[in-house]
Amino acid sequence: MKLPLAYSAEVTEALAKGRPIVALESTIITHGMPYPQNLETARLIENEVRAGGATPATIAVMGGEIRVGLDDETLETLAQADNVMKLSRADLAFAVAGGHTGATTVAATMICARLAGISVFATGGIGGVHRGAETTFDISADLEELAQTPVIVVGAGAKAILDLPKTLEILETRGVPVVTYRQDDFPAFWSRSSGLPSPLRADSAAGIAASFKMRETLDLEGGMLVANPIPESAEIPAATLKPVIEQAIAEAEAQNIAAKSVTPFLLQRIFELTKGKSLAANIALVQNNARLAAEIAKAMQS
Ligand code: PSU
Ligand code: MN
Repeated sequence: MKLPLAYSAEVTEALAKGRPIVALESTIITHGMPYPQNLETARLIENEVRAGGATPATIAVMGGEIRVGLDDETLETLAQADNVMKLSRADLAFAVAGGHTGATTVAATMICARLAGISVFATGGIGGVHRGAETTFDISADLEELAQTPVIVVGAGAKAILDLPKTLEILETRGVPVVTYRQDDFPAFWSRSSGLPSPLRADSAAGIAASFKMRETLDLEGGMLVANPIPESAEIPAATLKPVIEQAIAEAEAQNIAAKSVTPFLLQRIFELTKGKSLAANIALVQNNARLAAEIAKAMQS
């Protein structure tokens, strides 16, 4: 059976000419940021990838079709839509078979990128082990995906709303290389350092590409997490965020927010409580990740 994939003209040309491509997710547009900053950010990061010499492929499911590369009109539709499905590994086939429209998380974007032959993907931060997971069992499917799908995910570490030590433990158990770019500490999304040492460190895009290729050579399944610290000029110190995150989590618990709604709820509350500062930092770090992902995509070709 033919794969239900539809490529934009730009991505079709890049694939035909063997040019470097960077996949981008769409949940960050529909569930991660408010309108209109979500749309502006989507365009900004696509342009960042282009400026870095690669082709952007934003991925989403539109009317049951997996779109690889979105035109501006579709980006606009997604950015303004309410009630778009949030698609992870568990939901992807259901949405496609049912003709639904949905945004892809890190996990689902990795699956689609692999089907499209794209091996580098830029995002903000991955999902991980939530605080209190020992009772809720809330662990993002992103971690499992990194363990099995061969795509390099460039993110600014994992969001500080998560339990970062447990997130790193699961990644280690599942054999996922966690490589921090040009520093020894694992970054915490809005802050450059989580206070936790990164399992691995790389200082060049070429080094990252080489170690990913070596996993293939050694027949090791799975992807790789490249943790790219937020630029210094844009970071929010961890100490400033700590009480804000604690308040947002307490509110989520009090309101019985669960499952897929947890991450979007927390991001929205942190945005409100920091008076928009978290969003500005979020935009800066995604842009920074798009830039590094373009470098890695180019390095993958040499
Ligand atoms: N990072 C952000 N905003 C987001 C997400 C990450 O700054 O909206 C999304 C990503 O799509 C990630 C998802 O894959 O949250 C994780 O959700 P969950 O914890 O429900 O798996
Ligand atoms: Mn979850």
